[in-house]
Parts: sequence; C-alpha cells; structure tokens
Amino acid sequence: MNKIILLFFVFITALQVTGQKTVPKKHSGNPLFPGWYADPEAVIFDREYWIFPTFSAPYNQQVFFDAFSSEDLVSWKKHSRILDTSAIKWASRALWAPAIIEKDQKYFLFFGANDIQSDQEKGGIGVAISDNPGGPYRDYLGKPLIDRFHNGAQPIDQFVFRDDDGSHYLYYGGWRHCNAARLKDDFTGFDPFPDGSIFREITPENYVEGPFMFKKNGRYYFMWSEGGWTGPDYSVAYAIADSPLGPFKRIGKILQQNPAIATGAGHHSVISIPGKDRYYIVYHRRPLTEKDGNSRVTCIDELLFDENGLIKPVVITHEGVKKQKIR
Ligand code: FUB
Repeated sequence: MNKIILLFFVFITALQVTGQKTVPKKHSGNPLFPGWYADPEAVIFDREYWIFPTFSAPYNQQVFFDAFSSEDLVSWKKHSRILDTSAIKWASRALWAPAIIEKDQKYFLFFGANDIQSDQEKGGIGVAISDNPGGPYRDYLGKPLIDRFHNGAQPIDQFVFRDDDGSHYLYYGGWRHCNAARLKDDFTGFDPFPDGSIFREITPENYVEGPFMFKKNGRYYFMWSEGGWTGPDYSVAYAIADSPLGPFKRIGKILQQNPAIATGAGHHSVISIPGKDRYYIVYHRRPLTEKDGNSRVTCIDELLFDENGLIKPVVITHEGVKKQKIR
C-alpha cells in the first residue's frame, strides 16, 4: 500500500516538473510576470489587459520598454522592445513610466527620457505612436512634448486622462511638483487654460511623483506616490475632487509596504472591469529578499471602496487577484 502511495506522489511530482498542469491556476499570483519592472501602467484594450512598465535597471540600460498582455490576468505574453531609444533621436537613457492612450485607432505612448536635471539638458516627456498596442512605436513629434521644468516639476511620470467630454489632460511631474495641462486634440502640444497659462500646478500635500487619475460616479480620484522609490516607505495616497484640476486635498495613504509581504509599494495605475464595479490596482514593490533600488516587480491587488466612495487601504498579497476574463 505504502508503495502505491509513494508511486502516486512520484507521478504527481513528475507532472509538475515536466510542466504539465494538474490544477489550472485560479489566481494571477504576484508578481504578475518575471523580471524587474516598475511604474506599471495597466489598461484594457479590446477585452485584453495590457501592462506597460519601466524596465527597472541602471539608467544607462533603460533604453527600451517591454509590454505585457493577458486575456485573464493569469497568463501573460511578453512583447519585447515595443519602443527603443534607437527610434527616438533625442532620448538616450532612463526611459521611464509609460502612459498609453488609444485615440482614433492609434496608440499614443507617452514616456519620460534622460532624467533631465536642468533646462540645459536634452530630454523630458515624449510621445510615440503605433497602430498596435504591442508596437513597434515610432517618435510622434521628433522632439520632446515637454523639455523643461515648469513650476519646479521635473518632466517625468506623465499620465493622460480622458474626461467624459473628450478632453485630455496630462498630469506629470517629479521632484515633488505636479502639473496639469490640457492636451491638444492631436497630442502635438497644449491648449492654454482660460487665464492663458499652459501648466497649472496642482501639487497635493506630500506629493512626490507618479500621478494617476480615474473617474468614478462623477468624482475625480487623483492619486500619487510619496516617499523615495529606492526605499521601503514608497507608497500611494489620494484625493477626491469635483473637477479634473482639483483642488486635491489629501485624504490618506492607500498603498504601502507590508513587512511580511514586500516593501516599497508604489507608482501604480488602476483598471476597472467594464460593466462591473470591480477595480484593481497595479503597482510595483520590492521583494523582501531585495535591497537594490531597481529590484522592483509588477503586482496586482484589489482596490476596494467603502459606502462613501473612499478607497480602503489595499491589502497586498502573494496570491494577487482571481482569474478574470473580460466579456
Ligand atoms: O522608474 C523610474 C522612476 O522611479 C519613476 O519615474 C519614478 O516614479 C520611480 O518609480
């Protein structure tokens, strides 16, 4: 009898070792896919989940973006080098924090490049375009969209938000300053605000970088990262406003490290499942075994709201979220 049980276990182990699945995976698991990837922008295109992250490596090696797609949040396909600095003549390093939007069947990928430290350096926020989410992308403008500091904001960490009336707002900024600007319809530049200004500072309390916006029940949820991204205390906080330009009064932190799971949880995005009141937060964090700033992995967990629409603190997990196809 013992021999039979032993043989059974050997058989099951052999199936697992040879990669034949005995039990279908029901959860995404965290991280979602292997490799050091940070600043994930998650979106849904045509019933498919897509994630556009920063390749998290020393700045001189950050010369491309990979993307990932999935039909169910469990199995992910890698799309290698969808954008490369060889296609952007003014960008040479530190390709950061992609932000993507589809318009008129074109995909516009906004990105930061070169980590400029002053207006004298070349770089900033650029725009690339493709006919497919998985690229290849080419330079849309042939120059940066924003190539200098305005209101103290380093031109990095852009996010594009489309409001219900079809207007597009660009939120961006590092170095503890955040600007909002109204994009022209063709994304070649900006339309001024009624007072003639282009860049409006909207910096909330404790803001560091990584702005993100979504709209729920007519209210604008504005989110950002706080703390230093190389350390354990990196985190995400938020505000709710009645207008896309705020004011954004900080409500509190919703994502942070859990010393039993991972550290440095931050720079996120949010997706909602069409037709369902279900939201996910996609973010990066550092495994407990890691200390290097660039050792960041892309993860997903549920984003839940209370009865007043306030965001509940995110519970970060190893399991991730349940398998979820988009119907
Ligand atoms: O990944 C590079 C930088 O790290 C991002 O631009 C920041 O937001 C931080 O996550």
